[in-house]
Amino acid sequence: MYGKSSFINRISKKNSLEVGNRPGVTTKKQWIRLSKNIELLDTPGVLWPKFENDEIGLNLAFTGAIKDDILDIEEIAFYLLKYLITNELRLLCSKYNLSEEDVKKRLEEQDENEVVIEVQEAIGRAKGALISRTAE
Ligand SMILES: Nc1nc2c(ncn2[C@@H]2O[C@H](COP(=O)(O)OP(=O)(O)OP(=O)(O)O)[C@@H](O)[C@H]2O)c(=O)[nH]1
Ligand SMILES: [Mg+2]
Repeated sequence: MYGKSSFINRISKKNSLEVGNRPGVTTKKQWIRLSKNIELLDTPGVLWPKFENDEIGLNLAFTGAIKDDILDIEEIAFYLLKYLITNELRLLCSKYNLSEEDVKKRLEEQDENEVVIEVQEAIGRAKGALISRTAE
């Protein structure tokens, strides 16, 4: 959940709390006085130390709720794309200008994971984000 610190900044009309477009910006608890009788406590976002299953962790990672440096970004991207292919194929194809028919046909003929990689490559190509591996 985001916006705890932003919310307190706004209603206190002070900008005393640090906010940021990434998880884990607030690191310690801090009381902010709104009026003589009201104080609000800003706290770091709290997540369970351990997730019951990988799916919960992945879903949180997709939304940016988990710090990047403890994640394998390539793995997250792969599972997000797999989720989108399964659940939001039309939107995915229209965003990246891919042929929905073509992806569906591939899904019938090939292994699903293979199709995910192919779609990932097609998106990379469409965005001009593929680089040559020959330098490695
Ligand atoms: N669109 C939108 N963005 C918001 C809103 N409130 C906060 N944000 C943005 O969300 C991001 C996170 O906001 P924070 O206030 O730092 O969130 P937080 O809950 O304090 O997060 P942590 O301290 O890291 O646990 C910032 O980039 C804010 O600008 C809102 O109401 N709408
Ligand atoms: Mg905060």
